Amino acid sequence: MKEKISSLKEQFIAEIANADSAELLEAIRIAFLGKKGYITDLLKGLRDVPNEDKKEAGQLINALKNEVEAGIADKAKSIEEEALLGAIRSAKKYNPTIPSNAKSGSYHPITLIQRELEGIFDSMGFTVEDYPEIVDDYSCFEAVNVPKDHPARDMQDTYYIENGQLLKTQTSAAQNFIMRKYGAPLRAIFPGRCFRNESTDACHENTFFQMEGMMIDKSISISNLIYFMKTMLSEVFQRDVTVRLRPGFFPFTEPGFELDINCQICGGTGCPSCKNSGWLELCPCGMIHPNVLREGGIDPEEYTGFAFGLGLTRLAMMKYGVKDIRDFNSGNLKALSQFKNN
Ligand code: FA5
Repeated sequence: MKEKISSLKEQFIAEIANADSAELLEAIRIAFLGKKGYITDLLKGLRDVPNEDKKEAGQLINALKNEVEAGIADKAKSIEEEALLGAIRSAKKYNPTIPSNAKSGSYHPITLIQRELEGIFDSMGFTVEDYPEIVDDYSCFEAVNVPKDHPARDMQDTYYIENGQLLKTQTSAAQNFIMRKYGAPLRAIFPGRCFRNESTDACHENTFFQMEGMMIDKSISISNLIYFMKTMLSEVFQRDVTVRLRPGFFPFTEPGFELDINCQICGGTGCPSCKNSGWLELCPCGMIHPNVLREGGIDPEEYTGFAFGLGLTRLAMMKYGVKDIRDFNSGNLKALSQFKNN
């Protein structure tokens, strides 16, 4: 019995090493763990083992079974990851060297992705709102629970203009206006250009686009938020993308989350586009803080809601395989014109 078990173990190790598809893996699973599989056979064979050896043989069979189950689960995960990587590698990638057809015009990739998202949210009952780029301190900060001396203001280096107004640092600046305009219930998205006085790199620009979203109604919960985020991402990518949700702090949410996307440039192994972390902060979100609802004229005892602030320019990077965010503002028509067919 012992030899049989150890030779089955060797056979499993050899077969699993060569399994490179979900179909092959399933065949191995059935051969080893199925009703008529090797391990069931071993268990049946226990009745012929002498009583004094039964306990040890039983333990060895169980250990083999656990090993086979764990080996199959590990392999299934790596096959799935490999398939995801394959999809990322074969997705149409932006190529800055393709010669352009300068005769015909084309939309900027941000316009393309913005319109696509507007279509997705429109089909889910959201209205599309607009808001100025020059705003006052109240709408950008105070109305969303960021008072004058609040340390959260340090998170965003603001461009102030001489009359005391400022260049919108976040699309959250429109939250209060939209709540006051529609009251509750409401579903709205509001894309817009944001400005922050920060140094640039492959994933940071000082001028970039966000798309804010808000849904307010009776009994809106985190599960509604997760549903809308998932639907949005699967519609945009038309394939599975790996995301992670982790706690995040924003004065205007309670609780707040950071939603990161697995870097679609390197597949998560690390590259300059994701600052070598394999992840890119994409869409912070959370349940709207009661103070923000109250300031927008909505009773937080009666209504709850979620809000998100999608990094639209980063989403375009991930969708189109653009390695450097600065390319979007480059004005390089040769490079940008290739997006018209996306
Ligand atoms: C905000 O701006 C919040 N207003 C978002 C929010 C809205 C949270 C509603 C909760 C509820 P943050 O500063 O992290 O958060 O920016 C949001 C997203 O914008 C980031 O995840 C990122 O995708 C994008 N972003 C931020 N800064 C830059 C930058 N310098 N360059 C490019 N994209 C940026």
